Amino acid sequence: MFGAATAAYQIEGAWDADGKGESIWDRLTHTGPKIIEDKTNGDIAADSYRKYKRDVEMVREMSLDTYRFSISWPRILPTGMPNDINPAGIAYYNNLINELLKYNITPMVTLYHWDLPQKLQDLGGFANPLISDWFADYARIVFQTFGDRVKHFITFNEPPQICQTSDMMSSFNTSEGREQFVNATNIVNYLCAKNLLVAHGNAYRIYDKEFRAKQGGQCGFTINIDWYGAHSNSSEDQKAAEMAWQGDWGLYTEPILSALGGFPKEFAERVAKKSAEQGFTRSRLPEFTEEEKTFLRGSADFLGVNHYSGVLVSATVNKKHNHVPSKADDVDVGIIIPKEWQRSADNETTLCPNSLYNVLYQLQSRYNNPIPIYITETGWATTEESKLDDDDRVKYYRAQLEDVLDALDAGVNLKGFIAWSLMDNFEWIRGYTLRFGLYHIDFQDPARTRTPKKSAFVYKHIVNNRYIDHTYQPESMTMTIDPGH
Ligand code: GBH
Repeated sequence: MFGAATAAYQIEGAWDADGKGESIWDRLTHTGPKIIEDKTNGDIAADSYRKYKRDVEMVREMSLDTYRFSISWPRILPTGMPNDINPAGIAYYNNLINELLKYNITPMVTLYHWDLPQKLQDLGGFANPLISDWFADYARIVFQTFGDRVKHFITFNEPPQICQTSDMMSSFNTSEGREQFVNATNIVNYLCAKNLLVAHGNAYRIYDKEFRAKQGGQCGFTINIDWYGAHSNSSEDQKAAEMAWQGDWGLYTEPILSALGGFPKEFAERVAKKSAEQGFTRSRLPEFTEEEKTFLRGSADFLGVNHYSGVLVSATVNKKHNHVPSKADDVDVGIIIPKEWQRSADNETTLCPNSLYNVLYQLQSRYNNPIPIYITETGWATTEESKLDDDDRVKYYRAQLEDVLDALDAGVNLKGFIAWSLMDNFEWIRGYTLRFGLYHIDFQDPARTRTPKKSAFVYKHIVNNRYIDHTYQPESMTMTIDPGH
């Protein structure tokens, strides 16, 4: 399956239309605009709340099989709670789903792509263990309402980014500042990880017990998995790379995919030891009961991988002086990004050779050719300057797809490739300064006209021909819909 992805807050706009509740991103951008690079917000964004038919048309223009989008929790449950359902919100997603199905496009639905109802944040958000019940209630309504037509559900997009207080897109980055969550004990990261995993498990078990037999779909989760390569062959650097992934995405893959269950073993031992030395009576990384381990083990029908880049990891080079205690201090490694790796416009993400292949191969080996994998996002940032001539994005996608072919040759159980993003959108704390779209949007234009970039034509050519032609150039920049789409 080939597709393209978006997320509700980044494209929909209509932030308070027709009964929608406030999300943490509405609150953050409205009360702390200085946190956003260009002081913008998603109030209108790509206006997809009104232009969803054009969005579907773009998916058809590129001959794609699937469209991955997210549901805004406060659009359908304004307070976050199930006693108050917003019919206009339900209608919007019904219309979008029906429009996709009309053209045989498979909807892939993310339940949580970062826009938590503000009212739940007021109760502590992901720091409150009750989030697992609130999410379960929300998930049941989503399955009940849309599951007759949606067969691919993703519970969470990128748990590490939600929980990591060091990350500017984290749910703990409020306009009042992160300090209220990052107190001296610095345990919220790991507390959030456990709460979120239980929330995921609840949703998965609800799907399994109450809906699967009737609806016949699948429920998975999506993690950002970038490549952590060892800087050298030394056993110290190998160990450092191991700690880097265990302390990042491993916190979420191990409890669900490993035979042992629970948080990654070596990392958990390290945090327990450090916690004891630091005077805690129990590890800052919470433990799972045997019952919880069993509950989470195998709680996914597929694994969604968001992949952007990779880094090299060292036990000695580039080490920072980290706050103690903190997750960075627990992981305790140095990161090296070779100068020769091309940097994207975000000045952080690089074109790291074979990172996608390495990640897919690592997952396959670690988890013994696990459940099916979908690449649920991969993308390259440009600025407004390059407009439709996004040659670097073209180069990036060709490289990723070469890796996909290699991964398939190596026997990786890969089912789909989904590009980030269908169109330019509100790039979280970078506002509209970074562009990830296959389609360009002029955000000064009230009509939010969508125009295909070069990468859209190249992607379409690959999808239609099932072949990566590295010399292909579009003859004209006019898009049409091919027969059958
Ligand atoms: C994805 O995250 C998101 O799922 C998607 O919504 C987003 O639009 C896309 O990336 C492009 O960024 O210095 O605090 O700005 C990918 C993981 C983690 C990559 C945060 C960029 C920036 C850190 N992202 N990182 S910050």
